[in-house]
Amino acid sequence: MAELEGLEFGKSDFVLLDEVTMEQFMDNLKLSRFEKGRIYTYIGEVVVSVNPYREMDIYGKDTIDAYRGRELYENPPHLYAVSDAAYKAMKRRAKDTCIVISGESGAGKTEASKHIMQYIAAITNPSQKAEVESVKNVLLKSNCVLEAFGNAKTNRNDNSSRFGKYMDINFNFNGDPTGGHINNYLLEKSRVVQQHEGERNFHSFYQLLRGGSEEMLKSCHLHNDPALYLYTREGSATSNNDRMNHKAVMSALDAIGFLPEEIRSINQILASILHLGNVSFASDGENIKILGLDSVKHISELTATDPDSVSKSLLFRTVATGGGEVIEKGHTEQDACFGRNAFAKALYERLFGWIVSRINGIIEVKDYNPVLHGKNTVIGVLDIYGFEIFDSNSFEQFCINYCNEKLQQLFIELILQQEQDEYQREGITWQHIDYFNNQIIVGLVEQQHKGIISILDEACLTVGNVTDTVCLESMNTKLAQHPHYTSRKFNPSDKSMDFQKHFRIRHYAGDVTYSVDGFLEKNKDLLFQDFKRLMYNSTNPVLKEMWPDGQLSITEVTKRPLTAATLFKNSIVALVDKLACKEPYYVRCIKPNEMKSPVLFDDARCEHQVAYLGLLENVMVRRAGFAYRQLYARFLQRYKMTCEYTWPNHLMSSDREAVEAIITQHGFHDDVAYGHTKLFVRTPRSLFTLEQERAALLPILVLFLQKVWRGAL
Ligand code: AOV
Ligand code: MG
Repeated sequence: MAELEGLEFGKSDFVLLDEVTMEQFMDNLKLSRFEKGRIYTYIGEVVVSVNPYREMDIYGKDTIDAYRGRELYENPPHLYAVSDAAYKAMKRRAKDTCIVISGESGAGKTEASKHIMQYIAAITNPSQKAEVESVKNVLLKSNCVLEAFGNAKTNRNDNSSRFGKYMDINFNFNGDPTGGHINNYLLEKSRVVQQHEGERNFHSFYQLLRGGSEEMLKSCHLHNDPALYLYTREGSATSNNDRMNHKAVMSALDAIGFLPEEIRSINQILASILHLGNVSFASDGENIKILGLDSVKHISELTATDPDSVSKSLLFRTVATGGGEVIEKGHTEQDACFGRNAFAKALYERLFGWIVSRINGIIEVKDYNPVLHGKNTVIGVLDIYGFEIFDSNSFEQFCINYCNEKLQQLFIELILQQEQDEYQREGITWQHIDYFNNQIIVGLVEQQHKGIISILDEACLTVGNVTDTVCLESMNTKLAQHPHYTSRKFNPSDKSMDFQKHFRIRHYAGDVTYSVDGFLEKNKDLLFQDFKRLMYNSTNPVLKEMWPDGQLSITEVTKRPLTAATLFKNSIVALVDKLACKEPYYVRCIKPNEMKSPVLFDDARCEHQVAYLGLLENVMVRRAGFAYRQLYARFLQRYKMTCEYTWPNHLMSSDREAVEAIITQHGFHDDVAYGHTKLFVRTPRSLFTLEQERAALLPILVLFLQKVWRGAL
């Protein structure tokens, strides 16, 4: 409780606020917590975290030791306490648990996920078994690799996750990690070929160019200046410790178990993509030709393919005519540029997917026999891209924000559900609290036939020239009545926007205006079969393995593959199902300011986040029934010194009766309910009084015990 840190640090649990108002919540968050270096605060078992934007001395070994095996309320709020709670639930009750980290871009989710994993790694395998150490090592090292390939500098975060990550850690009956599995979600691959002003491509490219040895760069025909390559030109002036990180990533790959030839292939693929970006085309009116044949030569060498085949797949595509005839069709300059970029994006996406599946192959649980080894339990850690609003928002933001809507919905449902379940289990009457259910926005995006994804898919599957604007028209008509959708007519006086191309969604976290430009192309995600075949025919086995669909001939290719948005929706629905059947623990991250400043607390921005994350509702729900609940034995242990009938030991027939004696002596009878196994306390005030009394008694008790030990009494 608050006393553990001293009253000057305010309420360590928002549930203890005198009144649940935004003003009190914000005062506590800002003045008593954040400004005094307390970045974590609870709402019950939920951790609210404010990004400190500075190194904090709260993640050392001593802190880990202080939290190991302790209950949530025994220490000041910390990620380690929820990690321990999730771990204990998993170990003691054989429950699968998950820790869901949410918050907007730059709020601190990825950093939190790393602290959680480090904690779990630190408290497990006390007997230092080699095979368990090796699993832990791979799990921890995988972060560094995935960040290099899946993160990038955006205008909101210098190390922004551009993919979603859900990692399951498997445990044996001893509670030691035996393996794991990473699910990755929709990598923002458009970044490979284009970045907003001031942003960068994925870190991996700059790391290779700035950190690669002279010999390696030479063998890849690369120079060390990112400005020389079209795909890395933007942001080439910024360094994110690229040189140092390159070393760390290469050694992490090696430690995880990637073979030297695999690491070489990874670098060769990165180099091929950079060379691909420098290929351009010129048209003489009839035919087009390649400018930058050196780049083509390098690509063919690095991908172990034939140079003529590389040129051909850049200039032509194979098509099947209606009559079943297979012909080669020359590209227009525009088609060729489109094909080149699609190829570069796909190369990177498949490389990323391959790295993840290779890690999974190494850490998957092998030879697990439930009869011999007991139940295999899991802790899942979810770190996904946070809600984003940029000046210009496209298909990627649409997907990312939809995903955040789904997670918000899960939060609301699970947090309420959990309360209801608990009251029911314990035989306590439950009072319902109203809350905003964002299901309506989720429906707007994903509803069958009527939702935005369905309308997009319909447009993508329609034969003929359906443009983004035509698709937008269809959305505007079909969604005109939806309270969370606004067509381009939303603000005709604002001349800064091209209203022909925009729509707006009123998300739970704020209004976002999307430009429909490129939506259809990104949703179709077309890659000419010629590139797939080219890669499948590579004599480099690593590359060939990434392109199994390259063996299909053009007549065998599915004509109506699932679209990018539908694939994403399906994967997020599966993720939510996976999370929903585990016992969830939540970390809600708040970004204190837009300047990445350690001292600025932007009141309006923070209040907005508190509002949309539903944190006040969370506190109210938690307090509506009972703010605090504790097992009888634990409650007794903590407060028995405050009652003459229970100190030092009670003579009653059960712990429950002893707890009743404490409550009666303090006159709190009207403020509590007795469940089957737990005491439920309605208002925090009673608990506060007990805590204060306990804190006052502790020094006297310590003196007393010291005297007893010295034999003075
Ligand atoms: P995100 O994961 O929530 O954004 P990060 O975890 O990448 O945000 O945090 C952004 C930056 O804030 C980090 O690079 C650190 O500089 C700083 N930071 C965050 N948490 C801490 C902490 N506990 N201690 C010190 N510094 C911290 V995104 O992936 O963009 O949604 O998509
Ligand atoms: Mg992140």
